[in-house]
Amino acid sequence: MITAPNTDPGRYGEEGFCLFRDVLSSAEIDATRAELDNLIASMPKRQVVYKDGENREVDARPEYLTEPHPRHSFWLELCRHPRVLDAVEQVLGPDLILIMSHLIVKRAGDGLPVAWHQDNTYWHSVQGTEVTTVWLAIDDTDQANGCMQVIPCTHEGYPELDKISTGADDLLGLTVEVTPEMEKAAVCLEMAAGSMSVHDSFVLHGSDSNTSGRRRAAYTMRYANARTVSVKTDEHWVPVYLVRGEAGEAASKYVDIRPGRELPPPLP
Ligand SMILES: O=C(O)CCC(=O)C(=O)O
Repeated sequence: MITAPNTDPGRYGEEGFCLFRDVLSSAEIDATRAELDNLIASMPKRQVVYKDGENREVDARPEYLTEPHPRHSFWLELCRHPRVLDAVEQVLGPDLILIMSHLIVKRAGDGLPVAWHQDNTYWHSVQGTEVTTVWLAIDDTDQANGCMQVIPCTHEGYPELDKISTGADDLLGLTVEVTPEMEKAAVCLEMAAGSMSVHDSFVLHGSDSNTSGRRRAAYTMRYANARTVSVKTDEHWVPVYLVRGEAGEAASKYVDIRPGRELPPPLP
């Protein structure tokens, strides 16, 4: 049985995720898709990616388009889109920093699966629990093309689960122990392009491979509560941006791109 995903931001704290439908207009999502197509067309043949717990050089795949936002104003602008931030504010509060982003594109017919994992155990420079990922659908997504799946409430108590090798060809090469009962409780986040989900950095989530004839593209934008989460910016691999509200004493470590501020020049 497919359980309907939570769409009530008031239940985010308990469930660990929430779906927001129709956040971007069709014109905005068409422009996003065109920008993504350009980026994919200019991809190198080989790429260094973090996989199986280390940096490895692999054949480039569009699942690994990490951190486009410091290098392309389009993606940075999207990360401060007011309707995206309104949704994030509903779950994290009004003071927000942008800490990372990642385009995860599963090509038609051979999109990599993403094994069950928590995000926080990959981000040692980020300390705190009020961290969330926006998963914006650039293409329509459903079970057939490998939509995201979440196991509700698994962030409870903020456990840090041990990672084990999958020994398989998947995005991360690592997973965590998940019982059949837990797996049975998973919720599929099927949604149309322009909709988005948010998920807690401790909640278990993943996705199947894409064996359908349709691409599945998503843009993940990662945010934290600027007041309760601290980022060791000297160990973090991209600049951290203040996108809304105030960051208190930590503000000087962040690039201020709140509304009305000019974006910094793209990094090379
Ligand atoms: O796009 C997917 O299927 C997985 C996304 C994911 O693991 C994440 O956003 O943290």
